[in-house]
Amino acid sequence: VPANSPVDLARCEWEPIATPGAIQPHGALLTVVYDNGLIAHASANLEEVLGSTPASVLGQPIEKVIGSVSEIVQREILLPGSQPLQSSVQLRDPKGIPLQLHAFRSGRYVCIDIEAVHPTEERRHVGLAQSIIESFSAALTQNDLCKLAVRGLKEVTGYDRVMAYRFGEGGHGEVIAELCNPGIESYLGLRYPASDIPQIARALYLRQRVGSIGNSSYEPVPLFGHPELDDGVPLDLTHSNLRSVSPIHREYMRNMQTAASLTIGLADGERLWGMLVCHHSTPKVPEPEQRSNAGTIGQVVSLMLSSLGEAETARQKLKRQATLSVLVERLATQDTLTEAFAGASAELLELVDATGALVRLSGNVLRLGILPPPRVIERALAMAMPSSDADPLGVDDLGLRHPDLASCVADGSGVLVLPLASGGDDLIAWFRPEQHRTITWGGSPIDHATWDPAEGRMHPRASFATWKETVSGRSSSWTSADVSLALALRQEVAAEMAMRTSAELAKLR
Ligand code: BLA
Repeated sequence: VPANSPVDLARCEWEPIATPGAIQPHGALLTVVYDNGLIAHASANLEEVLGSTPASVLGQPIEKVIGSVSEIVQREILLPGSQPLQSSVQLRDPKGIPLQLHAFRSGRYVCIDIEAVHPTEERRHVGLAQSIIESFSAALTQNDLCKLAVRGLKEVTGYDRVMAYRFGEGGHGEVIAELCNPGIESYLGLRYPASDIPQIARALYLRQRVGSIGNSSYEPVPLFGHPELDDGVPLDLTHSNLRSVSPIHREYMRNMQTAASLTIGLADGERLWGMLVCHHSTPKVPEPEQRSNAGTIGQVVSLMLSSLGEAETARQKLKRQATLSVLVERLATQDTLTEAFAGASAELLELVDATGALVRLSGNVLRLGILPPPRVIERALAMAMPSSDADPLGVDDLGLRHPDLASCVADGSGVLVLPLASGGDDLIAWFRPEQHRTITWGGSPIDHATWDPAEGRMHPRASFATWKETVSGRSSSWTSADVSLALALRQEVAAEMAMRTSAELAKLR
């Protein structure tokens, strides 16, 4: 099997990430049967955290094990719902360090994460999330918002590197904002292939927005089940702060020289838009308060993403509509349509963000702006359907489709052809230049994983050395906004032609 066959990457989707059967070692986990309050599972490290062995607590009523807190836990148990419940109670570990409980429902169980809380020197978190969220009102674009979120998150969590990671078409991701401590390598502007974060992980980050990995070299702590109370169905730990993460991803982090991460999923509606990812070069477990502040920041960013996205689109639309109005006015006031287009060449190009256009109207040909050589134009026009009501045809890769043209598409790698309503021959063809783009990947997108037949498992890529990909023969892509403006223009041209024809007829009468 070739190292990077699709079969290999499909395996990533089979990682049992929600049901790993183990937790990370920086806390302990108990589960209680919802119906009777008896303990069904305990993590192998329970004694270190709580002072009692798993064998001594399995099958016991929960209140016998965590004593006076039972009322609070009971209340949480009796308040079913998918929302994780948080409680802060005075429970201490054998060394006297206060413990924090976090209870959530999973199938027929209530699970309880038990974590030590190391009190911070000052209570500087109070009001911090609030002031960070207030700073977001200055954001005009999604990118601005991500920069502010990264700044806020850096302040709240103190990780070495804090990034905003945005997903693009096809699922690859790009680091669009970042703050690093001195001496930490920057990933700003780098791209990573879609397979670095499989669909199952994306789906999980939509359900549980905050996740952390305290130490990428940890040994997973298994869960022990009570012989009768544990029904054998793999326990879903999606909402646990302690969930053990995939060994493939732990290896990935070690290869990246990252010891700890804190990740917040960013959603635009029902879609995972990106992630805020914090890295630390030494092991680090976020305090519950930091985690909850990070979660709040993520929630506000998620809520603002869609409205900012809509506002950006609306602003662009408004600008283009204004351009269309100027064009329409010219069409109505000039003697001939050809003269009108000739006099409004800037607007005609601006309408769809093109650098050149060819207008063919009743036998007249107008050349506006910068155009590619005639043989490129001929080939581009030959692709369009000679029908007056055909949809506009947008192509952004003339140099790739026609390798013999590759050397002469600098001024026209993209073409948008709009057949006009007056007949097969009339049309407007807009051109866009070749965009030589260099994409920098954070490691080769080709060697991103290997399959180890001996061990029967996947390994993530070992190298994150940047890898440059040069894209040529292409222009920027035509968007649906470009196409709808072209269609709007066609309507205006048709209306204008109809008016002119009836005026001519009236003169003849
Ligand atoms: C999870 N991969 C993740 C996560 C991130 C990345 C952010 C979420 C968990 C976390 O925050 O650590 C990827 N991290 C990145 C990227 C950057 C970064 C791109 O910092 C860039 C700066 N990973 C692979 C391959 C597989 C794979 C080939 O490279 C599959 C075989 C799997 N990644 C994988 C899995 C998870 C994951 C299974 C989920 C881990 C878990 O939650 O259990």
